[in-house]
Amino acid sequence: MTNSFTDYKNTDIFLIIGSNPAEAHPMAMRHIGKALAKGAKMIVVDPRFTKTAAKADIYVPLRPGTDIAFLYGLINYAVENDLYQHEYVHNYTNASYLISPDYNFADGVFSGLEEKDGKLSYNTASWAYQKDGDNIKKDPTLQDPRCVWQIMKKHVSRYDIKTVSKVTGTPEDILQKAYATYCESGKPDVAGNLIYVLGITQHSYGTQNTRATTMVQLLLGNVGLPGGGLNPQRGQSNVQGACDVGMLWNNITGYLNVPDATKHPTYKDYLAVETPKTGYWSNKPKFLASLLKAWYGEKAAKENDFCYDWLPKSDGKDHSHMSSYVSLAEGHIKGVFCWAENPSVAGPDASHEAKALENADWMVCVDLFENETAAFWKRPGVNPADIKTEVFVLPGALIYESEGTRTNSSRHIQWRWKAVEPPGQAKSSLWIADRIFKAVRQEYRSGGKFTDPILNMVWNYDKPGQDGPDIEKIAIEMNGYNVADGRVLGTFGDLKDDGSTACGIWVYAGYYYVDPNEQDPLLKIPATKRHGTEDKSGLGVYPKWTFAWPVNRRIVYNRCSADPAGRPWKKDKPYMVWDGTKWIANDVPDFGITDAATKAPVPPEKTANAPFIMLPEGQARFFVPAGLKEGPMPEHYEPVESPVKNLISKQQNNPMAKRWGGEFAKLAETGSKEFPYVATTVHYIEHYQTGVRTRNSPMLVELMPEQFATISPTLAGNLGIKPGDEIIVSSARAEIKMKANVLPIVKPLIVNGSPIEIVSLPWSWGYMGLSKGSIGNDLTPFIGDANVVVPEYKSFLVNIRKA
Ligand SMILES: Nc1nc2c(c(=O)[nH]1)N[C@H]1C(S)=C(S)[C@@H](COP(=O)(O)OP(=O)(O)OC[C@H]3O[C@@H](n4cnc5c(=O)[nH]c(N)nc54)[C@H](O)[C@@H]3O)O[C@H]1N2
Ligand SMILES: Nc1nc2c(c(=O)[nH]1)N[C@H]1C(S)=C(S)[C@@H](COP(=O)(O)OP(=O)(O)OC[C@H]3O[C@@H](n4cnc5c(=O)[nH]c(N)nc54)[C@H](O)[C@@H]3O)O[C@H]1N2
Ligand SMILES: [Mo]
Repeated sequence: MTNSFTDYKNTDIFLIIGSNPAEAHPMAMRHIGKALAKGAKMIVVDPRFTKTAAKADIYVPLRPGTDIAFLYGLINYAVENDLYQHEYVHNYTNASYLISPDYNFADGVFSGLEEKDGKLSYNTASWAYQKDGDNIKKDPTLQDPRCVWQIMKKHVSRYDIKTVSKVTGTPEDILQKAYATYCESGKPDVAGNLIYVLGITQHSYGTQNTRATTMVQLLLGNVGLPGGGLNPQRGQSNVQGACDVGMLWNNITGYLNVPDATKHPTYKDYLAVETPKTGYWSNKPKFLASLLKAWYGEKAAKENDFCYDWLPKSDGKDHSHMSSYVSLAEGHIKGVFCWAENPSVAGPDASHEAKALENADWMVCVDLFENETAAFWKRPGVNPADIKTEVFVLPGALIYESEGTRTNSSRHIQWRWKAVEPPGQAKSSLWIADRIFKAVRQEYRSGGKFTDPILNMVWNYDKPGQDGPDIEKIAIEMNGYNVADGRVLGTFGDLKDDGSTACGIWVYAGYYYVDPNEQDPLLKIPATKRHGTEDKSGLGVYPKWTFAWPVNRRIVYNRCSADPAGRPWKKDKPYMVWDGTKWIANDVPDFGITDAATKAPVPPEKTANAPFIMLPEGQARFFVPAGLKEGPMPEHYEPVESPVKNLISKQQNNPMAKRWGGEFAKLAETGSKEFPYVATTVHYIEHYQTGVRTRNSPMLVELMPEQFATISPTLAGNLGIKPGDEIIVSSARAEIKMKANVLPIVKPLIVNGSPIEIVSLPWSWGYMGLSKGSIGNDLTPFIGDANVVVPEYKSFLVNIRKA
């Protein structure tokens, strides 16, 4: 999230799209409620009339998978009616940049699509900025047909309200009202807050959906302001932290790309390929050197490239969840560690994923319960004697039974103390990881292949008299320290590329720091443990409450809260103000306000042309010149399983969507008569995810005891189904039984003249626990987004019949 939950109270208009905070983020809903109580407006865009929608001023129903059409309709409306934030677009975005004359877009396909050995990919050369030496060519008048503004204007002009309505199934008058209302946030002093979650991301073009939300917020000048921003509310309590510490398959810690054997065989190659000349990422060598120093300690020196050669290198292929399961199914993986995960319920086309596990020789599950994944060898329909996989279940401690930080969506790294001891033999993940590492190292002491990285890895977390590692030592390593004297670092500004500093996660630098000169008793403890409730500005900043990465900054890109001359766009909520001689900052600025050497104030003109500090060009992108797999701008495609032909172009699907063969290739065809309804899968407040924790809780099971599909009264009528009847829901992958929940929260939408029924399914059931049910994900398609390979859980085809 660019902003924080405590900032939501500053919002004037919410656009909540593909997110149902009333159920999935109830505490966030409370903060939304604070703004609504003060008169803020709320628009909810969702195929279902959700509990969040029940509180909205405008509810916009739409067909699952058509968000780009909706959002482009909004952009087109803002441009056509001149409702966008001119000064913001001119100064803070790449609207004026000129694009290569070779760039072209025709009938759903961008220039550069190439086929090699039956595989499609985009050559992005024609998407590049035009350059004059190192300088990007621009047209400040925004008139040049080759400038980003004109290219975008033309691109979105195809998405007029009539066309959008035909695609999304949203009535035209509702689109008109929603667009007019949200475009009010295009006024400089009105803050629009765009909140999204899985309704946007879980599609074969999920990345492009998120890109479209960004374009809307830039156009209306909503990024960097209090009450504004792009706020994808994260999922599990520490999923933000998991990403920060490198749990994504394509990142190491702090969002550094995984070293790649071909692209970066050496340290010098890594730095040459990965370090831009300008923007904050130009500091990358300091982050990587400090990281290697933290991991390899005394062995890491400038002369040996800080032991970069010891890092494992990727083969450059996709190793996402889905690809890993394909490898497993093909017999390339011998052993599986399943740590606090239940993929046999959570993964797409789950019955085939469970079958793939049979190919592993062994599997270790670390969990609170024996979940469906740990129990895959005795799942319904298989004979345990036929399955050779040896399964070990290690009992894990719950979050309240162990100490450590959890990072929330607001990037707050919050310390949690242990409340109770774990029961029986259960141990914290840290304790288990420590034992496993030490046991592996012990094995390597007697030899093996390439023992250096294992034998020399820094692993000095023992504490005399304590069973298990000292978490404080780990916290300090993550935070970063001065190598010579162990001094804990206050900011990543102190990191060096010469081996004099060590730091596990550069974005976390400062979270465990205490200023020795600090007088305020509230601040005499590490930042992450602070609970100060002071909010001097009244804007919900709370600088003494825990630590928000980066550098305790609560709103990122906050230079954009003021105009180029440093006058706040929102006069009633000034965030960063140039008072004529100096800056008054209500948050940690992410731009220079005083000169480091002279301490003189830096006038606003100096920082007005590069407020987006993480981009080499310093200005935000409507058009992305390289790096995305399927185009420099989004384009509407149909979900891979769709009831209709693409009305916008001849290109039916995202040409770059990830598909696989074999067992995982089962799909319904476009307009299938066999599977005529559009299904989506959703989260409910009563159950959590795969339901392992909640289906083992008697009270929650009492609240929501059984699995059900929600269908409209019209569909129920047509099929002769009454509320509570048992029904069979089928897809090209499987068929499963559940109860019918007949409610007008879903209604048929008129798509290009014909009604399309929508079915909403929970996916939190399985065959273990107190409440048992079938696995919703047996139905979902094995299709992934082109860039991040998130499965297409939110739109696929099903049929329904009475059981
Ligand atoms: N109680 C509880 N809380 C949870 C969870 C839980 O399981 N239970 N899960 C946690 C996790 S890990 C996550 S990631 C979050 C998920 O939080 P959310 O993403 O808010 O939850 P979902 O219900 O998956 O999806 C949000 C909404 O998207 C709508 N939707 C479906 N398809 C589309 C589409 O194509 N376009 C649009 N615009 N909307 C669509 C759905 O109808 C739904 O109302 O919740 C977290 N919080
Ligand atoms: N169809 C469909 N599928 C989806 C989604 C969807 O919207 N639709 N949503 C997706 C999303 S956003 C997510 S995040 C995934 C979630 O998928 P999972 O992460 O696999 O689901 P969870 O139920 O959260 O499983 C976590 C497991 O960890 C265990 N656990 C919990 N706390 C601890 C702990 O402290 N220590 C240990 N050792 N174990 C612990 C639980 O008992 C449980 O077995 O599902 C995805 N799958
Ligand atoms: Mo999630």
